[in-house]
Formats: sequence, structure tokens, C-alpha cells
Amino acid sequence: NAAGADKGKATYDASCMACHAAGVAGAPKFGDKAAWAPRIAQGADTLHTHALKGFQGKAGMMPPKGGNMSLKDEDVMAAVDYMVNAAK
Ligand code: HEB
Repeated sequence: NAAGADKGKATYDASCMACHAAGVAGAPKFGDKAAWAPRIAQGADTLHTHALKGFQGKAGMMPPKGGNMSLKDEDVMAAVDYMVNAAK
């Protein structure tokens, strides 16, 4: 919904953009369809879990909640959905 999308963007801008805008240290770049396609193929549950709990992949290290543990789970998941929608 619209409120969720706003929250997703706000969370992305505050806590995810630092790495995902430019693709720092192996982070899949915002809006890069080729980089996101195989990740999106894992399914939303896996992407949400990796963003919440952190994830060591081949490209690098995704820190739990992007390193901002004060974020609410629902806001982190909204940020993931915002990033996924931008890369479809
Ligand atoms: Fe990140 C990855 C989300 C922040 C780094 N990420 C990622 C993914 C997602 C995300 C969904 C995919 C996963 C899979 O594929 O499974 N992030 C996110 C969010 C945020 C973030 C939502 C906010 C909260 N990141 C971040 C930061 C950083 C990062 C801040 C830096 C420090 N990531 C990253 C990397 C990666 C990621 C490096 C890749 C990993 C591999 O290897 O693959």
C-alpha cells in the first residue's frame, strides 16, 4: 500500500542508500535489474530474512538491518520491497 511504500523509501534513504545507491562493497545497486533478478528469484521471504538477519554472500556482507538495529522489522521489509519494485 501507499503508506508502506513511503515507509520503504524513507527507510531506504536513511539506512540502505549508503551502500545500495552506488553498489558499495558488492551491494546490488538500486534499480539494477540484472543485479537484482537472481536475488528476486529467491523469493520475498529470503530477501526479507537476509535484510533482517544479515547475510554473507559471494559479493560481500549485508549487515543485519543495514547496521541500524533500531529499525522496526516491518520498515526493513518495506525497504526491501521498495528496492525490489525499483529493480523489476
Ligand atoms: Fe543490503 C544485499 C537490503 C543496507 C550491503 N541488501 C542485500 C539484499 C537485500 C538488501 C534485500 C539482497 C539479499 C539477497 O540477495 O539475498 N540492505 C538492504 C536494506 C538495507 C540495506 C533493506 C537498509 C536497511 N546493505 C545495507 C548497507 C550495506 C549493505 C548499509 C553496507 C554496509 N547488501 C549489502 C551487500 C549485499 C547486500 C554487500 C550483497 C551480499 C552478497 O554477497 O550477495
